[in-house]
Amino acid sequence: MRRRHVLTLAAVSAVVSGCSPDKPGASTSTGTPARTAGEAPTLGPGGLAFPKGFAWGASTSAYQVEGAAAEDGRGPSVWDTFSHQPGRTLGGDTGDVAADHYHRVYEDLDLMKDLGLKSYRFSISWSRVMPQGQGALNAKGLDFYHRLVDGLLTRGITPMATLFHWDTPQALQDKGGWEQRDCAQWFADYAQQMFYSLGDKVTTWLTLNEPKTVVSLGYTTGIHAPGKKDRRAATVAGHHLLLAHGLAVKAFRGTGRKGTIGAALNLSPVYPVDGSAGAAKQAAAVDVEENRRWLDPVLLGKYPDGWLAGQPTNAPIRTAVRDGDPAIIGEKADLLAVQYYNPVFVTAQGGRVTKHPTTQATWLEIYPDGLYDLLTRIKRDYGDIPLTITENGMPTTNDIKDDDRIAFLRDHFTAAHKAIQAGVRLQGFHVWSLLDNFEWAEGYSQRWGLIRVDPETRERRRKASAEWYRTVIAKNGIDPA
Ligand code: GCO
Repeated sequence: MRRRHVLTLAAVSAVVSGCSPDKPGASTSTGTPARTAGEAPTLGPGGLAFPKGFAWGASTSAYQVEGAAAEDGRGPSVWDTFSHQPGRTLGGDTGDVAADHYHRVYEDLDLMKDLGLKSYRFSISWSRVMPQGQGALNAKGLDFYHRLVDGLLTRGITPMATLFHWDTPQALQDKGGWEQRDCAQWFADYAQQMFYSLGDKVTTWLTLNEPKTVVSLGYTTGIHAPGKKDRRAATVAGHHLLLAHGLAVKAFRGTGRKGTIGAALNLSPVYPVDGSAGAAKQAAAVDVEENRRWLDPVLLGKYPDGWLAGQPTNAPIRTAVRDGDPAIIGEKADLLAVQYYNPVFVTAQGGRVTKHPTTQATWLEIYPDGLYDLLTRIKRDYGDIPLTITENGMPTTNDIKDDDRIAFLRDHFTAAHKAIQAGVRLQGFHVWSLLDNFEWAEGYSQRWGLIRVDPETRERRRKASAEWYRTVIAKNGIDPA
């Protein structure tokens, strides 16, 4: 399945020794010798140093790692429904258990600490904290996020919470979900509850993860939940998602909580495949769909010129966008979270071609320069908003010796460094992903983690990339290959 081409230290130590402050005596299943305290490692000649305080991190999302799908009062989300329908996911895989992070949270926190993570980006399962998507909070569900956040803070790791990573509560889907304008307000109300509940501890918030993917895969091709194939509805859902972002930013300001908030957008630099005028024109059109349709409303408070007017005359999006909506969507955010996986090369006929090697995820064309181009373009076109990378990584069939992932990350870190040198305000880099997890329609067939999760036992084991990443973080930079 083609996911995104649809639309248009040498390890000094290793393991986490047994005790965590949260659970005295709890031990991890990852047993290698504990690290001995020593001098901070330094970069060798030719190394690339990152700015002081750079937020090296890793990302996960709730449905992909938590499991405990029906525990402690959690309500179902569209992904529970969808993954249980025959034929929706490879091998019928579901997130019922996932990486069992809900039960192994202390072990995972210790693994993060051992890696030296400065920042951890996770998502809150809306239907775990609000089983109906609205109304009463589920105290037991919320407690899980208190445990997680407290555990991060105890270990000196900054929490970064995403409020929506695709798992719309099923109860709200039953009322129309994102096709309903009300869903934007339901989201803002839930977000406000989270700001009140966790906002004394969480100070970096992300509203939405990849609305573009929800529109393309959830509503256009139907290969993601909720499994719709309806372009007209998809465009409307995309607008309501953006409106939800703006309303949540407003709600955050309303709570008076300190901190920063923004959206997490997956963006792809778009290139004409050759020097022809036709390819340039087609690339500009694809750039609108891939990037500007999301960036312009969020950062400029307007849809790209001609975007709405270019929609079919009877399309419901024309009435779905009401006066004042673009301004709400453009409510000033504090940061932009950038997710970069692949470039897009466009022909004069408007087709897409692949020019570089891909990965097990065939849509993931490896092109690190694209990250540099993307980051510098955002600065050029949208100003100096602080940026953080919240996803970049690759799946590989190499299990523990994932040298291909190391090369991939090294090249992308290098591109990020070059962008910083060029003046981009890049504050952090979160690798996707901390753990092997439920990769949506691909189930558990694609393994994206720095840490291996055994598919049967869920036992954790660091991969070579985790050991390598630990050194990068410790040195705050990368040595030449
Ligand atoms: C996304 C999501 C993640 C994915 C990752 C790998 O970008 O699709 O945010 O949930 O698992 O990107 O495909």
